[in-house]
Parts: sequence; structure tokens; C-alpha cells
Amino acid sequence: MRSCMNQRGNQDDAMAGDRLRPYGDTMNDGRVQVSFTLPIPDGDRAVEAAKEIVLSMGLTNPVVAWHESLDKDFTFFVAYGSHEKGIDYSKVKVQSVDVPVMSMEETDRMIRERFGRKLRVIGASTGTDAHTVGIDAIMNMKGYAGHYGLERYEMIDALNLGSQVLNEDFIREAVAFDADVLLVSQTVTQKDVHINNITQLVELLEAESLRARFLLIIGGPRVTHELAKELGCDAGFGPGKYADDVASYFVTELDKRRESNTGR
Ligand code: B12
Repeated sequence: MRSCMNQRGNQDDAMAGDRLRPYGDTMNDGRVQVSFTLPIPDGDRAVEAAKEIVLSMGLTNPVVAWHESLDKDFTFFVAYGSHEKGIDYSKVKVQSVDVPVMSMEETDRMIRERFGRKLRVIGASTGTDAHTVGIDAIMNMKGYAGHYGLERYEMIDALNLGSQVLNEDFIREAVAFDADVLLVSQTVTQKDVHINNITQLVELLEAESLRARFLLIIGGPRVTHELAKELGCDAGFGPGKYADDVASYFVTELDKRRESNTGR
């Protein structure tokens, strides 16, 4: 195995052919690992079937590294194959929140200087969703993974309504709180329940002519910024994002809107 330094040094070579391929042991080898379960008993025939599954995925040189009977009719496989074709990296486009991330102190300072008042943020895990850890990670005083939550910010009034909050109730509470920002967490995605729930929220806000009044931010393990925009929200945050990412975004965005409203 070559050193990481050498591998990194060869990144230009890897891109030279304009194709981006997975890296396993040597640059451009295209090696990927997949795991799956087949509804057949373990054995030599099952291993052969697993290799064919890997080949049919468009991967070459399949190797079954591990197979284990889950019960008499199901077998679990870990296999390797090569993705030789690769992709054209120059054609990869992504929509993401493009705002410099500030520290809690910097965010508080910006709110103080630019708004001269506290910003009000209301959040919940809405619909039938009972998961609270995600919204708590963003809002709770102690925060998550070393990042303080919004309740810790001096210049933010944060109200966390918890979970299973109906969209109608959420909107009513947001109006009563005179919120600047709505934070909605969606963890369960089975049968696209998150998409239906957010769509309903946006429709309700629009029907009550309230959509433009709030900055609407959604988050969850399967939420991307792109999905959020598609659903009519202002921004979306997924795993690996914390209160500082979210606060930096909404302070910057609200400031931009304030400036364009006042013509400053
Ligand atoms: C803990 C847990 C539970 C606990 C929840 C306790 C609680 N108080 O929250 C309990 C046991 C109650 C539970 C119940 C259920 N669960 Co559950 N649960 C989990 C588990 C193990 C961890 C989730 C979690 O806490 N992650 C940690 C947080 C910090 O991560 P996060 O949510 O992604 O949040 C981060 C980002 O996404 C983002 N973020 C999140 N929200 C927001 C919001 C905003 C505004 C922003 C900006 C950012 C943001 O910031 C966070 C920090 O980076 C996951 C499996 C897993 N390992 O992920 C299953 C999981 C989420 N549960 C699942 C399911 C199916 C259920 C049940 C439906 C099971 C059942 N049949 O009853 C019920 C739900 C019932 C309901 N009505 O909702 C599935 C969901 C599958 C799917 N894709 O739909 C999972 C993935 C398990 C699985 N593999 O099947 N669950």
C-alpha cells in the first residue's frame, strides 16, 4: 500500500483522464465495497449468485469477502467490485448553503450590530415524527458534538416545542411567538412522510399568507439543501451540521433581506 502522501500527490493523475473513480488500494482502481442480503440459503451457489448480483450492478472483478447465513433461507454478503467507468467530476453540481460559518460570539455580535434586538427562533419535530434528538442538537443549551445549541446564544430567543407537533399548531405558535425563523426536523422518511408533511406545512403557510413572514429551515438525516428548496423552504441541513452552521445561515440571510427591504 502506498503512503497517503503519495496517493494525494497523485490526485491530479486521477483526474487527468477526466474520470473520477473510487479509490480502494491504488489510485484509479475503482474498488468499492457493497453489502446485501439474498433470500437464499448460504453455500457455493449463493456465493456465485452474489457475484452475479455485483456484476449486474455494473461492477467488474467481483470478490465475495464475507458471507454468513442469517437464517436457513437468508444469506448476508460483503463483496468488492471495480467501478471502472468512473464519472465526469466536472459535471457534478450540488446546491448547498454557501455562507461562512461564524462562532457563537461572532453570530451574537452580528445580531447585536445589525438587528439591535434578539432574533426569535421556534423549532419542532413536526407531524407524527417522535424523534427529538436532531432538533435538540440544534436548539438545546448544551448542543451536540461540542457545538452549543441556539438556546446558549445571548442574542437568540429559542423556543423548542418538542416532537409530534401538528403543522397547524406549529404555525399558530410561531405567530404567537412572533418568530423570525422556523426550524422543522424530520427524521422518519418511510413512504415519504417527511415530504408530505413539509409540503403540507408550506401550503398552510401560503394559504395564510405567512410564507414570506418566516425564514423556513428544515433538517434531518435525509434532508439536503436541494430537497429543502424543492419543497419551498429556504434551506435544509443534514447530518454533520450544527447550531453554528444554522445560525450563521439565518443571520446572514435575514440581514440580506433586511438590507434589501430598507434599501441599505
Ligand atoms: C433514537 C431513535 C429513536 C427514539 C427517538 C427518541 C427521541 N427522543 O428522539 C425512539 C425509540 C422513540 C424511536 C422511535 C421510532 N423510530 Co427511530 N431511531 C432512533 C435512532 C436510533 C437515532 C436517531 C437519532 O437520535 N440520531 C441522532 C441525531 C443527532 O441525528 P439527526 O436526527 O440526523 O440530526 C442531525 C442532522 O440531521 C440535523 N438535523 C436534524 N433535525 C434538524 C432540524 C433542523 C431545523 C436542522 C437545521 C438540522 C437538523 O442536525 C443534527 C445534528 O447534526 C435512528 C437510527 C440511527 N442510528 O440513526 C432510528 C430511526 C431514525 N428510527 C426509525 C424508525 C422507523 C422509528 C419508528 C417509526 C419505529 C417504530 N416502528 O415504532 C419510531 C418512530 C415513531 C414516530 N412516530 O416517529 C428509522 C427511520 C427510518 C426512516 N428512514 O424512515 C431509523 C433510521 C432506524 C432504522 N434504521 O430503521 N427512534
